[in-house]
Amino acid sequence: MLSHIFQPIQIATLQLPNRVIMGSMHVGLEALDHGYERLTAFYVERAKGEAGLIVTGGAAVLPEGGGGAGFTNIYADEHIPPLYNMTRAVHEAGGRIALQLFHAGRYAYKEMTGLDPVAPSPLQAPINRTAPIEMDEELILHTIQAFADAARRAKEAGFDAVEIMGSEGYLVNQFLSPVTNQRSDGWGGDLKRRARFGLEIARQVKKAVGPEYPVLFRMSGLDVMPNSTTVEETVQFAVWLEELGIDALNIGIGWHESQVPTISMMVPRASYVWVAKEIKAAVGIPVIASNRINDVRLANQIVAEGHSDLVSMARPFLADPYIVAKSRAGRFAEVNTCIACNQACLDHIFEGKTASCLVNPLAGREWDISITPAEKTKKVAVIGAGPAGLEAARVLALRGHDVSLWERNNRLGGQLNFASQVPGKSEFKETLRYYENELRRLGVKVHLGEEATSDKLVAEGVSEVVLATGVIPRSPELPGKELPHVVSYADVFTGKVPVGQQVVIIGAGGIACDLSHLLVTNTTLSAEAGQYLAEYGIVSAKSYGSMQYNKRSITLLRRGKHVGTGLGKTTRWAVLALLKRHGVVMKTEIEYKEILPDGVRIIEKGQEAIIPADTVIIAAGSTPNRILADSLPAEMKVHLIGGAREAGELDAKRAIWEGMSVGREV
Ligand code: FMN
Repeated sequence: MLSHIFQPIQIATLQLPNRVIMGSMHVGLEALDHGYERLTAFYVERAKGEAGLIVTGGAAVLPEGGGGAGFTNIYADEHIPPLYNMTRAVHEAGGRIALQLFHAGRYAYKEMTGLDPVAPSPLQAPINRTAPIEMDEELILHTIQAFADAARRAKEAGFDAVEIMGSEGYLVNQFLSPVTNQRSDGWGGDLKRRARFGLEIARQVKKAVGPEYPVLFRMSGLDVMPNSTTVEETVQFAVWLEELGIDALNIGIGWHESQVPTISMMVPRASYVWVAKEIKAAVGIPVIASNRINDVRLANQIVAEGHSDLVSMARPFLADPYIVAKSRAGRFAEVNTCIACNQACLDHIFEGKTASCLVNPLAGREWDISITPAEKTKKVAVIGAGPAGLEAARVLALRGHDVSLWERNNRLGGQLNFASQVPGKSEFKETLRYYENELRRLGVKVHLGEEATSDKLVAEGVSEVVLATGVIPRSPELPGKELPHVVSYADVFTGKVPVGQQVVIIGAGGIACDLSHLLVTNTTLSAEAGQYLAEYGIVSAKSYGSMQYNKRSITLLRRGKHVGTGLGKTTRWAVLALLKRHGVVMKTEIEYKEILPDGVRIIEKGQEAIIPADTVIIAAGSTPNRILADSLPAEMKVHLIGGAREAGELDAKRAIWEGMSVGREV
């Protein structure tokens, strides 16, 4: 069935057993003690999972272009030995691994490197506090040589290939784009001169490693930056790279500072594979498509339809190191699918933490954590089938315990069912599918639509209870809160209450933002790639028809300063921009007075105002639901996890992590 993606392919002399590449991800493990052992364990797991080729996270070719000591470095010979151990371990596990040669240019943080960033022109990146120093000719030549030297070291360290990082708005891309390269010497100006830096690197790297050794080039297929490199220029650049002997082109999409989301959950799957197709049409070497490809069946289709020769999946290998192996065996339902939430991977990296994965907390922890059979198997009841309870039940069952899962609603998932209805968040359904399948496969006894009581648990002989009963929405102390048009966010998500045309939401955190997105959109649309691209003006709206938005007026109210707290750094800006574009009004630093039959009375900037409303939705936090805790017999050991333990700052990342932790502990 997956005949295209599992057809072997050759990149220079390197034979790959399939066409799925694990895309480059800097996961930050180098910063920890035993960093390289951790990193090695991380890659070995993915090699065992049958990734066709693993590309490492970026390795700095010069100190000023990297991320300090907590980054993979390849700018000195002393960096070779730990990398040699890594490649040997990956090879022993049956895998292949390429080192990514990286220079961040104006994206390098002085806070991390201790050095001033450098760039073709002294133009500060909006995502960096430090302006770069303009590179002089000597530094340009030195940097080109540094890429070549780094490639030679990578080969010595046993890597099967190197990938030159030339996309995502990093240094090589900065030279190519007129947005960041405003030089008028031999390294800037017309396309030829802007391309010269990248092409020289390609030439010198090839020279350093020899013609047989595979060199991939990650080039930007689409910068998604106003006034940047054109399509024609991009295609020309690809042709020149091929002429220089580059062996494969990995097509990157977007810069870190782009104002269009390119990898978050709201980006429909495979939205950008057409970019790879445009380049593939102009070259003969293998082309790799990337971004939001999270299912091997989809990858197969992309290759089958001729968009690209290979497919890069990065985050899907965090969510499930075994995605390829499981798919090859036809075990699709067992795949823990990447939902592109970024909450534990990219958001962590931007917060200076190590990357992991919301749906797979083992990611990045392969060296120190594993799930092993229980020493003594027990009868364990898990109460509540939200993400915390689902993960606890899964891990407990995996370890051999006799597990029952009790959920008083008629479906598994708890608040995951809320999230999955929000436009652009339907990937959460994959998480539900994964758990449903795993619990069935592992023989968990699921009691749906059934209230767990102390008597029932005693009758079943349960010895330990995991309480994952979640939260109860908080009702603020406000006059008028008993009025009939005042409802809780949970009742809106479950469709228990009708919602009018003039909505005020009390609270403006992540849930309130999700809710407004749901309410401002006419349908719980299956986010179509075309609609999405039209929305951002990337393709014409006419060719796809535009998204239907509701006429509903929505106002978010908050006492505090910020809207969307709780949303991750890499998605918050996009969500807020989208809501604003569709007329959602956000009022912060207000004081509540009372809820009236036709509105909400507030004080805003010292002035009293009434915000008209026919529906007032309360989304102002929640409290732990520990309903069963007090009635259980003393000899039954109780573990509290997720919202039942602590309602504040609850999200699926914490819930699943706590589910896994308790699952390993019992
Ligand atoms: N891309 C690179 O080229 N070099 C990197 O060092 C790199 N680091 C990343 C770190 C994290 C935690 C993540 C999530 C992505 C990183 N990327 C990096 C981008 C990915 O290679 C990929 O382009 C992006 O995640 C979209 O693909 P996906 O939807 O398959 O995850």
